[in-house]
Amino acid sequence: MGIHWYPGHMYKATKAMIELLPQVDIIIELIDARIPYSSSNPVIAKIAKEKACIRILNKADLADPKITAVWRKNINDTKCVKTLSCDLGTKEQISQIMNLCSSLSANKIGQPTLVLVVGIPNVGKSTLINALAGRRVASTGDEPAVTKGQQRVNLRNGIILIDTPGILWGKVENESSSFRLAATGAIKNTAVTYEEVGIFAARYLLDNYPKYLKRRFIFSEMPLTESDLLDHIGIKRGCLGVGGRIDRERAATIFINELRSGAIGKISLETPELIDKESLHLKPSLTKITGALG
Ligand SMILES: Nc1nc2c(ncn2[C@@H]2O[C@H](COP(=O)(O)OP(=O)(O)O)[C@@H](O)[C@H]2O)c(=O)[nH]1
Ligand SMILES: [Mg+2]
Repeated sequence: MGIHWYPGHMYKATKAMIELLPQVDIIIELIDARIPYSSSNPVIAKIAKEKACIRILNKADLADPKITAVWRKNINDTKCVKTLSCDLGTKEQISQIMNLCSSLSANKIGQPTLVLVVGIPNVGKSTLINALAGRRVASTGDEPAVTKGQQRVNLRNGIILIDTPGILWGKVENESSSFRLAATGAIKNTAVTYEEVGIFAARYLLDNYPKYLKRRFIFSEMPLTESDLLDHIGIKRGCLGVGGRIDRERAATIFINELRSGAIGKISLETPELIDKESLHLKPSLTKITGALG
């Protein structure tokens, strides 16, 4: 069973976004560089088809740079104007995005260009808007559902940005995707069991980033199983409950928070190859890869 989080406000936000669409000129979709497939919303892929779309691999500073490079090559969507890697908006990145918006809106004389900024919860939409505006106009926070409604930000250069609440979609077809969304912080804490997410992430890191685990948690002997890893972290971080038993939920919470913050290292949780393999187990018509990533 994967993790499902699609509260009423997300359904409403999706509806509001679709209603606004006829007025929108450009869509900026932020996806998470650590999980480019799992963070691409198939609903957005569908509705963005007729619009100029700038896709940004955000939080690239937290992702494995080698894997991000592979993803950038792999994201080959002809409708998408450009795929950029971005982290908290360096000056060059921000002016690149601004120039793209200006060139895409060049033929709109006398009317402002509406740029809709969309993406999953907590991916960095409001942070990007603040960087583009050059001041703090949108509230940000390291948890999902900080932005509650659409907010317009007039850049006074002919461009109006629209910040939107983060949205997920009704059914995340790939179960592993839902764990990856939870591990990276797109799903509200109250909707997940850290132990379950921790077990998922532990397996992936044991298989793909054992050296990072060793460096961070200093093992004399490498744990072989996911539970062993969480228990080891529990002992190292003093997560002991009644009778000296390891509190796995607390250990997993620490592990996931360290993973999210980048303290364990620059880690990506999926590769195009892995997604291709996983997609074989989904019905072809339901796989997102065709719609969202070209
Ligand atoms: N490391 C890192 N953190 C980021 C980046 N962009 C945003 N954040 C952080 O991610 C959290 C969520 O950002 P926010 O803009 O509120 O996300 P939103 O829910 O999509 O609007 C905040 O703590 C930001 O500081 C980035 O590129 N790199
Ligand atoms: Mg926001």
